[in-house]
Parts: sequence; structure tokens; C-alpha cells
Amino acid sequence: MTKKLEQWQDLDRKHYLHPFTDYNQLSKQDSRVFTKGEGIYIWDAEGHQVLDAMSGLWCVNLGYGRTELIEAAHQQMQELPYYNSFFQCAHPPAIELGEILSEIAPDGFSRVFYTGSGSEANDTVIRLVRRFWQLQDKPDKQIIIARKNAYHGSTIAAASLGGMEGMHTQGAGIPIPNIIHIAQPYWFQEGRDIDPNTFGIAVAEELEKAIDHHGIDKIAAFIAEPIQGAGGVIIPPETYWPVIQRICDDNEILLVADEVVTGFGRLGEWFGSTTYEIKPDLIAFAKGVTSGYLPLGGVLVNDKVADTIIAKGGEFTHGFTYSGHPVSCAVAIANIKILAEDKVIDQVKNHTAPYLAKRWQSLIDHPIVGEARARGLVAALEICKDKNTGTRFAAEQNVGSLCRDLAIENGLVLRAVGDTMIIAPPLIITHEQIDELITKAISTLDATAAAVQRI
Ligand code: PXG
Repeated sequence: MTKKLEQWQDLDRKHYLHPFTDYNQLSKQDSRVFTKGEGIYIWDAEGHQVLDAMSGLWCVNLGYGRTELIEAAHQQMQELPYYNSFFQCAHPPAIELGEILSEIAPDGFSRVFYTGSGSEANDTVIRLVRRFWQLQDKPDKQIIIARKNAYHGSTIAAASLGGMEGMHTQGAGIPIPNIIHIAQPYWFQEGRDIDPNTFGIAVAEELEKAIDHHGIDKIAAFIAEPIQGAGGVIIPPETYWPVIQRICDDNEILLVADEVVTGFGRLGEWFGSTTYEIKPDLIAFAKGVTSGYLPLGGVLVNDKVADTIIAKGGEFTHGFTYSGHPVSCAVAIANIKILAEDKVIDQVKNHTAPYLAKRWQSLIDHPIVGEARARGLVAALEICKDKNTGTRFAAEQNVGSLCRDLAIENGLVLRAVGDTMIIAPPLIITHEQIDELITKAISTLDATAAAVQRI
């Protein structure tokens, strides 16, 4: 670990195929090599300190360097670093975490299926949903409705659920059959000419139209994130979720909440479903369950679905080597314990989120910001050439990427989704650190505005 930055970058270029990366482009650039993290900050190989306003990749909910999580992993590694849960076997961490998850989950959830990631969780969702309807003697109910621009992971099945076209066009076979995509509730981009609440209802009603079009006897489930994360922190209008819930109830289709981003406190509740008063049948989770310290994902299965699968299903022919990995589960237990005992999520709901919302909203005054939105500890800025009409800069100007690069130079991690700048800071961020984030965001926006004039 004592190499110099250039040596890391050289080796990186030679050997490492990064996820979601243009390799040609990266080979002409220098990768950013981070070597240390503490609290909400990370440090690069040259010692520059950066405020990580993305919690790694939406996951480091408790921040970096928590000794309780490190010790939980260390202890479990010494005790039993691995054993499987196949063939009638189990181990204490996976069992204990199951109990804890059923305590913090919304009412009616008492069972969990573990996976190694959010993608595997959503693959599992597809298997469970389709199996459920088979067992209900409705085998034609196999179509899952998802949304355009949704991100549900990168395996072939999860990428099929996802609505990102770029992920469907690199070779045949994605999306897999029986998955369809309807509109997303992205008011700023797709509904600015009408009032947000009217737009929310209209977009939600697309679900009903899709059900009518394909036939109620063919539709198995609807899957969505309470707030779309990777799609650009798309916060639905308040009218959206109640209509979706009503349509799922009326049409007897399962509702699946992908809470890989919104779970474990991100919106000020254990689950974003509670924030939006959604009553899902399945909840996919990952990321924040271990604060990202080790890989773990899973699906919380409500009693209606679980009872059917258990009573009538025989062997469920699905599972992973690392389903319920003991060390990951031990870290998850320690993570959830801290979130509960330190009242981290109450703090987010009652103090940090309202403060962030207030400070973030002030960015709307910036000349290149067309919208500033926040909910819980996620937030987005729409970068625009004309803030009044919402007109974007030319695509070739790559303003989002430019802004992201300038942010790093300013000591701040912002994520760019096109020209939408987003954040999801660690839940432990303080008011002073939010002030620092806002100050750095303003200087980054100033620098971006100045640079874009020169392009
Ligand atoms: N569902 C959601 C809502 C996600 O955000 C996944 C599933 C898949 O999880 P895994 O653990 O398989 O990665 C995710 C992952 C980004 C970005 O650029 C977001 C994710 C992953 C990679 C990049 O914002 N989210």
C-alpha cells in the first residue's frame, strides 16, 4: 500500500476493468485513487481530503472508520469466517439478523432471503414473484412492470428490471421476457408544463393503463424505488405513491419496493416505504444494511408471499454461496444496533434532513441551478443554461461531468447523472459539515458556470 499515486494509476490502467467505465477514455486519464476514510471524509493517495457527499455509492450510512463494525467483522472472522445456509444448515449471525430485520421492517414482514448484493436481491425478487403466482394457481401472472430510467442492478435480470436503455443495448437478451417499463415521476424533466401533483397522478395512472393493456391476469408485480437514486434522485410528487398503492391493491398485483438506496435510514425511517406510506409485499435491500463495510443484500418477504412459498412451494431452487455470509451478517447486526441505539435515524428525520433541505434549497439562487430538491438525506440540483425555462446546456458540453470534476478539486464528492448533480451523504453528517458541503457546492457551481462560458 506504499506505492506512489502514479504507480497506482499505471497498474490500474494495465489490469483493472472498472464497472460502468469507458476503458478507452480512462486509459487516457488518471484514475482517482483513494486510500483512507474517516467519518464523512476520504483521502486520496496524495493526502487530499474530500467530503464524501455520496457515502461511497449510497452505502456508507454510518461513515468511515467505525470501530464497532470493524470489530464485529474481526470477531466473526475468528469465530466462523464462512459457512453456508444450504442443506439444513445455519449460523447465529444470519439467524439473529433475520430476527432484527423483522423487528425493524414494516408490519407483516417476518422473513428474509439473503443475497450478496442488490442486483442479486432483485434477481431473487423476480424468482419469488413469479413463483408466488404459480403457487396461487395463476401461472399466467408473470409480467413485472418497472419504470423507465430505473436502476435495479447489473445482472441480466436486474438490468432487465432497470429501465436504463444503455444497459439494454449492448448485446441481445436484455430485457429478459415479460418485463415492461412505464414512465417515471420525473416532474422537472417530463412534467414542467403542469402542476407537480397533477403530473404525479397522471404518471401513476400509467400503471393502470399498462395493466389494462396487457391484461390483469398477466401482471405479477410492480417494482419501484420509493425515490429513484441512480436515475437522478427523482423525488415523486406527493400524489404519486398513493395512486400506485391503490392501483396495486385494486388489481391484485404485488408491490415491490427496491430499498437498496432508501433502506436503513436514508429517508429518516428504517425504510422509505414508511416515509411514503407504501405497503409493499417484497422489499429489496443491500448497501446501507452493512453501511457498505461488507457486501450483503436480501429480500424482505411479507407473510402473504412467504406463507404461500413455504406452504405450497416445495424446494425453492434459488440461492447463493454467500447467502447470509456470517461476517457480513455480523457487521449488519452491529450496524443496525448503532443506528438504533444512537438514534441516528431519528436525528436524520428531525434535525439533519430539515437542515439539509433548508440549506440545499438556497442553491436555487445560483444562476445555473433550475431546481434544488431534497428529501431525507438525498438531494439533487438540476444544472440548466436557462434556469427559468429549464433549458439544458448542450450535451457535448458535459456540464454534469465537468461539475463533478470541479467538485473533487474543491474537496467534495458530487455524483453527476447527466446534468443532474446529486448527493446522499452519510447519515452522521453534522450541521457544520452540511455548511461545509454547501459552501463547497457553491464554489463548485461558480467554477462550473465560469468554465462553461469558456467552452
Ligand atoms: N437497486 C438499486 C435501487 C440500486 O441503487 C442496486 C439495486 C444494485 O445493487 P448492487 O449491490 O448489485 O450494486 C442498486 C445499486 C450509481 C450507482 O452510479 C448506483 C448503484 C450501483 C452502482 C452505481 O449511482 N446502485
